[in-house]
Amino acid sequence: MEQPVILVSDQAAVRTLTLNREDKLNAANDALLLQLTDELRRADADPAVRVVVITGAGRGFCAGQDLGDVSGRDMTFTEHLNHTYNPLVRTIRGLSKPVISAVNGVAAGAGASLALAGDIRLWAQGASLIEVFSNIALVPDSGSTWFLPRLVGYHRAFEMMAFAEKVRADDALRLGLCEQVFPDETFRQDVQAYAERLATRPAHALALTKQALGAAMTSSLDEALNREAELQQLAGDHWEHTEGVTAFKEKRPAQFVRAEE
Ligand code: LHQ
Repeated sequence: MEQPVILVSDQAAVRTLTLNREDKLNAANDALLLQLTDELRRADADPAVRVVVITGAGRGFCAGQDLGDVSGRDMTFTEHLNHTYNPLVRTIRGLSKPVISAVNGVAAGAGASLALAGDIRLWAQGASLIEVFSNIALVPDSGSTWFLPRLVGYHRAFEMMAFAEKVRADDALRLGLCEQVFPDETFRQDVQAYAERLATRPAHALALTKQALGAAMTSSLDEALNREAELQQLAGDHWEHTEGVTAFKEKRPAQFVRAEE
């Protein structure tokens, strides 16, 4: 029987989506990209899920487009991106729940974009990222030209893209390409523990925060201030806010997870 290209598992309000083409370092074919996008949408609609983790099976995170799967296509490059990669990246950024890119190994090409696209990026010590596109004389895609210069600045991004050199975990942390680096041996448990901690935070407020931050990346300060004032009303009217303030006054930890949610 053929292996599923995306593995889905739930543990304590955390849904983990694992890219599962281990022998090719989880290089992406259409099935993988379309199923990952579907599973993200399913997770968004499932009230039992509060955090989504994307990771890779085996020693790789994602080696980008499966280069064995590109010849003889009946789609142009533009159509291919618009059909598969771009909806995936838009879905991650538009998801109402936090998405963690759990980068367990090498992330190359569109796989590097996927590693950058999460709201939080957790890396294993042995993980690496390569803006590999110029090795095959292509333009960085799937959001790399948007994410990377915002993290490292235009010039460093251009250099990384021009030489396609491996960025290792310690440098990634220093450059702001990831938030945390965990030991290889305990990586999956450490990611789960981190995600479970994130799942106890106020889900509604975080959804609005994601919306506000996402929009602010391309807006003026004036627009951001107006948006904050509107979204703050939605947050302030929600039970999570009442619970947070009550817990503060009662000098106890706030309980942001309710059974009926
Ligand atoms: C692979 C791949 C791979 C197939 C490793 N495909 N098999 C969008 C839209 C339209 C068209 C084109 O592109 C895009 C976006 C993109 O993503 S373009 C960029 C495509 N990706 C690449 O060019 C990366 C190619 N891979 C590599 O450079 C290396 O494999 C890296 C640096 C990722 C890892 O190197 P190593 O750790 O030395 O592993 P390896 O090279 O030995 O790979 C292990 C196996 O995985 C190997 O198969 P084999 O049967 O020999 O064991 C590779 O052929 C296979 N593999 N990447 N993208």
